[in-house]
Parts: sequence; C-alpha cells; structure tokens
Amino acid sequence: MIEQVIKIARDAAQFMRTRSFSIENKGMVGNDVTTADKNVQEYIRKHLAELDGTVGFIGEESGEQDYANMRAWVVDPIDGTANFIRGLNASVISIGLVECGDAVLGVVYNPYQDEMFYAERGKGAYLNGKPISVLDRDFCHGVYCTAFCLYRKEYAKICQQIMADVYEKCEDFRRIGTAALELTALAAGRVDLYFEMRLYPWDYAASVIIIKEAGGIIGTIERSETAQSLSQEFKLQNRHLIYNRPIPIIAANNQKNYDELEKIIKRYISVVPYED
Ligand code: LIP
Repeated sequence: MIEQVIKIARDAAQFMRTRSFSIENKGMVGNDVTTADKNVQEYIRKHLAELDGTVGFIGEESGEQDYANMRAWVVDPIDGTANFIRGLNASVISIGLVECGDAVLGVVYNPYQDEMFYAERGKGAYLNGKPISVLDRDFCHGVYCTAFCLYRKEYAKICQQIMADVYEKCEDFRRIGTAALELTALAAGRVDLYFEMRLYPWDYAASVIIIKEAGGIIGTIERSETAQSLSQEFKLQNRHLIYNRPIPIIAANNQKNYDELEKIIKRYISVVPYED
C-alpha cells in the first residue's frame, strides 16, 4: 500500500507548483490556509478513499476527527503553509496512518528537493528508496530544531527559556518552519534534537513512524489526569503519543539525548500551568 500512498503524495504536489493562490486566515495571526492547501488535501483525501474506503480521514484543513474502525489517515496537505505563502520553498506534504492509536505508516514529501521520506512499521525508514537512520551525535554536537508556539504565544517565554538552556549545551539550532520536515531531517541524521510545545497530530503523525524506524526516539510529555484532579499542581509524566489533539513533541537521535532534552524541558514546564 505504501507505494500507492507515495504516488498520491507525489501527484498531489502538482497543486503546490503554483504561485497563484488565495489566502484565508483561520482566526489568528500566522494561521493561514491557501487554496493550494485545500486542493492538495482534497486530492489526497479522494485518492486515499479509493485505496480503502473503510479508513477514516483527519486533515488539517477539514477539522474532522474521523477514526473509522480505529484507523485514520492523518494528513497535513502543506506543512509549512507560512513558508509556502512567502515562497520560501520549505514545505512538505505529510500523510500518516494511525491504527488503534499507533502510527504505522508515514510518507513525507518535499517537492522542492524531490525528497520522499517514508516508513512502515517494522520495515525500516527510507529516503528516495535508500535506507536512512539517525546519526549518533553527542548532545554537544547536536542541532536542535524548535519553535516558540506560534498559535499560543503565552508559551513563547517558556520555549525561549528551554531554547536558551538547550542552546548552551548543543551545537546550534534551526527553525525551518515545518515540523514534518524537521522531524524527517532528524530521521535522516541531518539534525538531532527536537521540541515543540504544541503540535497538532497532522504535523507529526507521519514522522513518528519514520523517526522510530530510523532508530530515533519520539515521545511526548503530558500532565497526569489523576495528578491534576488531586491537586492544582501540574505533575508531568511520559505518555504514549496520541493523535486526537495538540501535544508537546520531543524527539532525539538516541535515548541518552532524548532523556537529557526531556530533563531540560521538564525543568521549565513542570512549574507552570500547562493547558491543552
Ligand atoms: C506548522 C508547523 C510548524 C509549527 C507551526 C505549525 P502548518 O504547520 O509545521 O513547524 O511550528 O506551529 O503547526 O500550519 O504550516 O501546517
């Protein structure tokens, strides 16, 4: 099935090869959608449905949560819409398949570099047909990708504190403006550390399986529901990734670096109210 999904992603990119599109704001500065996003999504939705009509569909530009039969395609038609609007040539198509709460297949296509990243559970991760894997760099030589929580700027200060702390300990940072491209870059050994305070499932669904199959670590930090009801303090615990609402995403090239990054992050987010 992955070959067909790869073809759908590649063909859908035709709608990104235009500079003629209209822009609509989704209610917040920086949160825009273009007619290209909508066309890409519609193309993908139609063709995925032809592949298997029993699978649900969750797309960034449709707002539905359709986990039919516990299976759903989770799709960001253009991850990096702001880059797309500005002509920065750094945006990707991201298609993930989630089954019973687990990411099992992922395809991320960067039409500007003609780079197709993909993985299926248990079958390895690939870039344009060649196996990829994370690179075993130390934390101090790692490149960190992050963002300052664009749609919830009240978290920007915390993200900046985390950034300042990580920056002292790693080599450098990048903000490419598309989570899926940054996460697949980690899978391919190009960058090594990643954190975003609040990512939507369509931003990470496809990359989760690509990172895992490339030997990397990806997870989240969630507040404990019980701890929350017992006290006003927000106690944090590790939680399985979920695909039905925005969550923090941490990723690293190996377990040691993941643990170190998580420790730094928890230092800042364990002491502040952390909302959905
Ligand atoms: C964007 C991400 C970006 C993140 C933004 C936003 P969009 O996705 O990929 O890295 O920082 O908050 O979610 O909106 O361009 O699909």
